[in-house]
Amino acid sequence: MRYFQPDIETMPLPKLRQLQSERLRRLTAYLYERVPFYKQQLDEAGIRPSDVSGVESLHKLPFTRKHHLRGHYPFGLFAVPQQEVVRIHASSGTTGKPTVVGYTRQDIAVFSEVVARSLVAAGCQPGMKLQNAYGYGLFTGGLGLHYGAELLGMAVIPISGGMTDRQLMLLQDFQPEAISCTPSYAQALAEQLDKRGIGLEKLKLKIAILGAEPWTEAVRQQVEVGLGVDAINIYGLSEIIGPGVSNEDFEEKGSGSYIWEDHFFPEVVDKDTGEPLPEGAFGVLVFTTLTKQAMPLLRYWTNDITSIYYEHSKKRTHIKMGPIRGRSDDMLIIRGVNLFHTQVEEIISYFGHLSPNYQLIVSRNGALDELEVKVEVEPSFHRGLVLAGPWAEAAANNPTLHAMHHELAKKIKDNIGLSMRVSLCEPGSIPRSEGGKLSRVVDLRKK
Ligand code: DLL
Repeated sequence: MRYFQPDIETMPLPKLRQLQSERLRRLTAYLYERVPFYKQQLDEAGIRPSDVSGVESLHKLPFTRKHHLRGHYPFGLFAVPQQEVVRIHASSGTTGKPTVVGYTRQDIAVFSEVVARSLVAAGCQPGMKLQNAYGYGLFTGGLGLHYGAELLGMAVIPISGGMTDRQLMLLQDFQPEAISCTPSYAQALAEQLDKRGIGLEKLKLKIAILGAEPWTEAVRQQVEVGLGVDAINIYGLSEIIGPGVSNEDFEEKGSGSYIWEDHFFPEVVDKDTGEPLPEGAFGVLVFTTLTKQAMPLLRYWTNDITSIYYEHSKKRTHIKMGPIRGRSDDMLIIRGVNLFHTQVEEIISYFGHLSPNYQLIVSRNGALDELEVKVEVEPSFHRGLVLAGPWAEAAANNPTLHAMHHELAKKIKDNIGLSMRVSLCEPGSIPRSEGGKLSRVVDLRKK
């Protein structure tokens, strides 16, 4: 068994609970003393730090939400003097000011530690090379993976996102065993290798560490075949620390990602009532940072929808989370039906001749919302088709495509309860990730 920190990763649950409880007690007192926002929040809820006996008291504490971070822009929630802050990151929102986070030297040490743990879980080892194609900058992906990989003893190739020609050159010339990037960019790289006729025997890649956006088993399949790797999930968010809040184990692929519970205490709550939900139920993921110094957060409402559960027979004692279904603020409400784009992606994945490259286009026709799903057919299937003339016309006249079109529209209607316009497209016609997060939904109603 490979671990970065066996004592912590396999700590018996009663001992882990004790550690978490001690840390939570310390954290509550620390925030009450140092951050006026938290003093006010706790006072308003009628809670004194001494009322918090351990993690079983957590549900009494108020949530922290993104608008609280925005309302204290830029540094209003920092709990340490400015001279103790050694790094600042920010995530850009869709509107207005970014969400700002700060780190002390100790926070960076914890950040590196959880990323190193995550990399070992992904199958990485000291001595391997990591092509780090997450963006460097205010985004936590680039520097987060960088420090964690160095701590583990990997050689980091800090290429950042994008510049596909150079990525492909270094993959061949530097022979890294691992790559880290968004799943949509891994798809784009796999496609380019194929397009340029670069055979996998020219690469040494074994592991891809993918995260920062939702992805499905169909994408895993495409990336694993296209890059010749084990594709492993890494999850995180800037507000909590960055990447490395949870990670999949390479020997337990598809069964969820271990949350590093000694640092980040997870809860899943009902998205409407905020009530804690039992293990296995779907709801909003909420984290309390147990060890952060510069900007710790109590019960941070991530907006990410998933479930958490223990798998007692597995390698580690820490709790696992399933894949993120979507963010509750990204949920589309179309003619009264709630929809995450990953639901459409899952249906598409049952069609062997359709690729995981798709886009949802939402528009408004009078008072009515309309939805179109554009999806590319698989390149190999496409090569086998005999089509004459422009694609759209030829596709409409092709009986196989016509039947597939029909079947997809029906499956969507049956499973989701919504009628959507379906457009099958030529390979390469839907925008690809240029190195960062890819938006699968184009909402023309907001324009
Ligand atoms: O995306 C941190 C990160 C970098 C994670 C590199 C993994 C790899 P933010 O920009 O603050 O931070 O965005 C956080 O991205 O709340 C999720 O909605 C989404 N997200 C992150 N990882 C995953 C994942 C980084 N593995 C937001 N699966 C989170 C699904 C993910 N969604």
